[in-house]
Amino acid sequence: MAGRLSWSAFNVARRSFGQQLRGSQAQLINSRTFSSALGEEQPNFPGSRSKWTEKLEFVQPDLYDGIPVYRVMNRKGEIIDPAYDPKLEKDTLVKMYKRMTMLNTMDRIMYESQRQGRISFYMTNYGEEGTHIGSAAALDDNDLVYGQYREAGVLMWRGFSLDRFMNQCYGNEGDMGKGRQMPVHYGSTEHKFVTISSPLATQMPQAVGTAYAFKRAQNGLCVVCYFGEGTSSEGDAHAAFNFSATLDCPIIFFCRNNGYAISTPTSEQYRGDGVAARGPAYGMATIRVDGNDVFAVYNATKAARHLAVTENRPVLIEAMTYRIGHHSTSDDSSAYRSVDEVRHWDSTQHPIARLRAYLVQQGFWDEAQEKQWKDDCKRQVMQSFARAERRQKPGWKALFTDVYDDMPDHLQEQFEYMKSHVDEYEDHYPTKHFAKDN
Ligand SMILES: Cc1ncc(C[n+]2csc(CCOP(=O)(O)OP(=O)(O)O)c2C)c(N)n1
Repeated sequence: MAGRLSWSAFNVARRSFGQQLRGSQAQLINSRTFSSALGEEQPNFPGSRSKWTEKLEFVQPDLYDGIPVYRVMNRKGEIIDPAYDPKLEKDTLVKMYKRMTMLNTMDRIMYESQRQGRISFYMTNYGEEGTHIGSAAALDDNDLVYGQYREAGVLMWRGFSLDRFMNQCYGNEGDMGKGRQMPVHYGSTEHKFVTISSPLATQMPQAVGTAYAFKRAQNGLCVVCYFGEGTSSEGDAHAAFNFSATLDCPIIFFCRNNGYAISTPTSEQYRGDGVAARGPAYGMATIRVDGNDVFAVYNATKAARHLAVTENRPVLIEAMTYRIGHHSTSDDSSAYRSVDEVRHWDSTQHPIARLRAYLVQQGFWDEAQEKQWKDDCKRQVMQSFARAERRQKPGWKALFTDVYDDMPDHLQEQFEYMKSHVDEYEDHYPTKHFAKDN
């Protein structure tokens, strides 16, 4: 590929960079030896740049008021400062609205389907639709996404079909993941979305590694890594932030700060000024946005992408939002927060309602369209749902394949053993639901 260094060229480049570095270090040491005055006027420790002080003062965390929340429109969907209106085309705006509402409809139906025992698990995206669609719309469709599990809207924006969502949740033959993972653990090579896995934050240093590879390949793309504020407490988050800054990686860290990590409120998650305040400490450009304002998310992501790609540096976006739904179908959030609190966010700050108000003001949307689209959405989701439910599960051999690229002998042996076992005791297994390809 053009622009990619061969190994030998890379080694030459590395050697000459090493020589330069050693040269500049030597210069620094020499200048220190010769100018002891520098240490008097200004500290010259290699570990930081700052001034002397004779006051014994601790830096207090409440030194400043907190990083402000960037917004473009108010709760009524009115643009506050026209200079920041991204002035998107009508088609793009309607598409944004349609994908947000489609996601919402899919969530409602899949949540119900789990309640009825049709799928084993589900996680809704209620209240966070603006963070997904606003950010996805501002990216290049070839930028690589690493998600946590509550970012289905990003995939939806990129055209991941309803059938694909359903097939994954049903773990049927149509699932690209061959039914091996829990529902909502989506992934798609075609949509540049790395497959989700459950252990929190593990995607973060991996995303940095990819961003580093992108920088080497000079492909003009960036990596986007989504995570929740709870996840930001993991050690892997620290590793990722620091590596991305010290290795100058084109990555956007997108934190969805929705107030809770299951039952843990942010007051028990951290004591600093949210996640954004950590950004500058790692040397990252950082912004905090109103995650329920799809335009603020869009503008911030667009600008972050520009910084990441043109300057090869990490950028941190903290999108403030609220998790309106339960954590998952395994959670009843009324056990730890009030129904009134949830109702407040649902009724006064919802990202979908805000965008809709904006569209109506522009004359891009009306009651009749709303009704028609709601019916359409429901029909499309129900049809896809019925198709997924009818499909068989993958042949059970898929439990043994892809553990390694090639199946080693000891695994082959286990497979043969299971095959003879299932053949003998077929009546005791639900084999009629599984494809026969073993
Ligand atoms: C390493 C690890 N620890 C714990 C869990 C269990 N767990 C799953 S989701 C979750 C909460 C994550 O909260 P947050 O990152 O804020 O995301 P949100 O669910 O609010 O979107 C926890 C603790 C896990 N999956 N992985």
